[in-house]
Amino acid sequence: MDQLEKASQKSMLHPKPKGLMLQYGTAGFRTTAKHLDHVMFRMGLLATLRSRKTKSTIGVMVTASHNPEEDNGLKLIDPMGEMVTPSWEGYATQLANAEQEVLCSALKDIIEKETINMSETASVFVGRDTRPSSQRLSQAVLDGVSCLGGQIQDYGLVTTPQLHYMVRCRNTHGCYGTDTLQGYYQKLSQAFIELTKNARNHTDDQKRLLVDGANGIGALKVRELEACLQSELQMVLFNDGSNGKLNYLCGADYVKVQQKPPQGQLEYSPWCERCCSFDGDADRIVYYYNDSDGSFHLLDGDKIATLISTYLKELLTQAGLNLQIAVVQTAYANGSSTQYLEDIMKVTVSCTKTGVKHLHHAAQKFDIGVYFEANGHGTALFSEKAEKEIQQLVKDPNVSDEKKHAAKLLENTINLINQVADRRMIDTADAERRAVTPAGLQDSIDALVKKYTKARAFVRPSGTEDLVRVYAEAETQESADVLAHEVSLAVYHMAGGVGEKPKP
Ligand code: G16
Repeated sequence: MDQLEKASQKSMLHPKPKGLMLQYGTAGFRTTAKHLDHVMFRMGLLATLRSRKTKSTIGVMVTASHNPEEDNGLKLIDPMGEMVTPSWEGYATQLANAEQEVLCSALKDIIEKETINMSETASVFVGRDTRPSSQRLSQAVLDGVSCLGGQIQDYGLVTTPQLHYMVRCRNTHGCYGTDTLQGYYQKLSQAFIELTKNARNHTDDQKRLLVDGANGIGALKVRELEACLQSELQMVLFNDGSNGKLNYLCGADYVKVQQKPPQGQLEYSPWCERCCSFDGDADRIVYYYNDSDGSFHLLDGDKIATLISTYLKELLTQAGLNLQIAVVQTAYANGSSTQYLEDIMKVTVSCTKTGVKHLHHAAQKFDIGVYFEANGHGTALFSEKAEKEIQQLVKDPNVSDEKKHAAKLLENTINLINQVADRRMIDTADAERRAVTPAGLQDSIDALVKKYTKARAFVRPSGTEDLVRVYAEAETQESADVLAHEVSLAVYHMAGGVGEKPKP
């Protein structure tokens, strides 16, 4: 039987609820887990086609990341470990929404448009997070891949960055690293140990880190990584999933949005103890600490990007390397961080729409592109040119010790960073900083912002949850809170808000 007919027949075992429409959003599909079986099967089919098209291994991660435990979702990973290219996001949406009768022709359509040779071999790597629904849903992905004749490597429980890494390793034939969990831990821990050995002033108390595993996959993997770190980093794990619920009152999103530590023991961490929180698939991290007055201090993505780019810039200067370094942010970046980077650090700053895929793309344009969303999602990218210049300097017998030392630290940093890479009523423009529809909403926001000093606000539809996000900043916390509430009310009234009115 023809492969496509077989796929279409098999898809009856993964029936699509009639009329259900879903969209490939900011970082893939995301909704309540009970609506996703057909999507998973079909994305198994699509990943196999994408693999044939690119003649490379493709990744499929089953996760709903920071969303509640009852949700699930899927992220497609392209050959170099980046998010799938936007034109294929469109195919993903078409395929997910095709009714059973037209599934075969929807597949044919993609094969023709992309001139895919169905006799090519195909290879798909699959991973999943710890949600109760993830195992069943990842089985649906595997069914989809195997019925189109794709080869499968099922990594089971892994973090999203780990699966990105595996895909990149496979497609670079091992140049990036070995495509096993052990390979991942060894590459990262060796670079970390080297970096901390070379860095001056790395004291014993800096080796301690309190980790909130969000009751998810990050907790499991931290335990595995720890063994390779030779006590250079001593992690104390909280929210390890032994009793709490995934992302519930803990995790990076909770900490960032609530601006407070996760509930439980970490609330009362001793002053200045360094703490961090992962999200549900461990591709976001935020740091924080309590000071001696008990006040909470958050080091979110803005702060992380500022620290990393400052560090890299210092090393570039010490090494005498003339490489262009830039920071990519989104509209959520705090205005003062942008100002500091541009005016004080003299670093180029560019702004893109929310979604790692947009930031990643923008960061690739520079010799070194550091990107972080304020929510803690990000990395630093080094161009081939940058990597080469740094490696040459490390090997050059004629450079001073100081330059060589800085180059070595840059090299360790490259190895440590995993460089791989993520309502409809409101439409936005200018990197999502201005609302275009509904008419009049932006004027109202502008008028509200004018009432406060150093204020900014914007709204955008979430691409991962069924809600509109409201961002507000101002000189004082009180003004920011009031502004956020006023903007929420404007959205509620002008964009047809449902349910209870936003409360202050
Ligand atoms: C995903 C994306 C991020 C984005 C976040 C929230 O993160 O990868 O780039 O910031 O969703 O998106 P939205 O505001 O559109 O809901 P994660 O960690 O949930 O996969």
